[in-house]
Amino acid sequence: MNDTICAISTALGVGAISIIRVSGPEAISIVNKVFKGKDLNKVDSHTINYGYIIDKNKIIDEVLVSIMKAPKTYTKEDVVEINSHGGISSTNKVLEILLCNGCRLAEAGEFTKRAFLNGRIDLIQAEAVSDLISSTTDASRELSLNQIGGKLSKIIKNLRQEILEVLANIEVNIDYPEYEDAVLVTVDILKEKIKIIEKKLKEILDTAKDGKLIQEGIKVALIGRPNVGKSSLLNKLIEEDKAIVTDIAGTTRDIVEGSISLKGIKFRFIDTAGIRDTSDKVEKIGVEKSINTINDADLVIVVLNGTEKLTLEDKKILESVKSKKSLIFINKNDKKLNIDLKNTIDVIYGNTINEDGIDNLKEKLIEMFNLGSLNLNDFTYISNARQIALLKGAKKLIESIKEQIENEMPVDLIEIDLKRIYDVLGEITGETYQDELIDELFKNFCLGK
Ligand SMILES: Nc1nc2c(ncn2[C@@H]2O[C@H](COP(=O)(O)OP(=O)(O)OP(=O)(O)O)[C@@H](O)[C@H]2O)c(=O)[nH]1
Ligand SMILES: [Mg+2]
Repeated sequence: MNDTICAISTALGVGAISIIRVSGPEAISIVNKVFKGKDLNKVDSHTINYGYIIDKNKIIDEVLVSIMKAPKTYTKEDVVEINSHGGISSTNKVLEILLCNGCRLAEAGEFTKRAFLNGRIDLIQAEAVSDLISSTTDASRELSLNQIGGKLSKIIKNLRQEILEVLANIEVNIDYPEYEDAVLVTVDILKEKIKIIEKKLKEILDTAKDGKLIQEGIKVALIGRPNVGKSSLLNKLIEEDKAIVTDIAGTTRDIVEGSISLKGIKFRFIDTAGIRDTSDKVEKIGVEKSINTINDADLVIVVLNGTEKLTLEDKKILESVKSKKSLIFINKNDKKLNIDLKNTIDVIYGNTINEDGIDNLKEKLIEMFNLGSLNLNDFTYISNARQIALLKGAKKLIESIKEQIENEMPVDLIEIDLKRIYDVLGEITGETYQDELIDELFKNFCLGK
């Protein structure tokens, strides 16, 4: 990690300014070699310096160079940022000159990886940087920012500290039985501690699902028989004529997706092929896709044609979503209704001609996901599958400890699982980590970050 890396940090394209970022022990001296202006080796830290990037005395670009000396920088190393004029060829030329003068091209995510390895941020924060870059709604942006700020890290670190104290106490009991000042960790004390740890783990995990929804958006499947108006409903919800609408049953064959933001949360609506028995090969594949969509949706909206009595097919569809979070949209209420629905799940009436019921439907979605009470200022949610998996692992270990206590196992045996929980929580923040994992995680970053 002792070399000096560089990369273009802004999106490459035609723009007013591009930033080329350099980090490492020789960042300042390398840039100084190709800079015409003040001697950068002598300027103060955290200053912006005007001048030119030159290549063998030829001026390449007029630039502003930010000098940031370690350790108060993004990577905790010396960092130089060159603000050059945007444009692909001049930006690339500056990068090329740096590479010729001793820099190495950074790998994707390498700046953030260095920030992590140098101890400036932990893994939760690093992952949040990646999420922030790709966030598309206000809520997901705030969630990422909060995690970069270290809110979640703090909660997990406190929990680890608590476990560490118990572990240390047990160790003292074992190694220095004669040491009378130390509290003897009895099974009762351990039970009490485990209860507290379990409660805290549960609290963090309970927010996990919300965090995932915020970051990835809520997937809503529109399901129903052919011709009931699923595609029409999608178009109204996203206010765009995205899906094809005709009066021919079986119009939609493939999945069509569109999204909107409600209360800062992204809702991804998925229009599907109408479900029916069919001998048409293509339509059949579409119907299978529809059924699969039900499985991985966060919510299913079953669309029914209100002008017709409930058919056997409708009943089958309603049956198939029984175990899912779902609601019914009874469409075509601009005409005489004929439907005979005796159903307990939420029902909204409306139509896609004069858009009756569309706003009600949106309100209902906000209500179903408790978005009204979502406090954007107070995000400590876990949003990431890796973190959730580790937390679940820790919770399993708690179960195993409880069993051991039940079976009157000696405290020093129970200690082994408690130590594991400590390590697992450390993996979440990156305090205990494996090199391969770190490489894998940072690969998902964009270049220059
Ligand atoms: N009167 C009335 N007609 C509607 C309404 N919504 C849709 N339709 C008509 O119903 C027909 C089918 O609409 P689509 O939106 O294509 O229905 P679909 O459920 O996507 O159908 P498939 O893709 O075949 O599964 C079209 O002729 C629409 O104009 C409505 O609210 N009222
Ligand atoms: Mg359709």
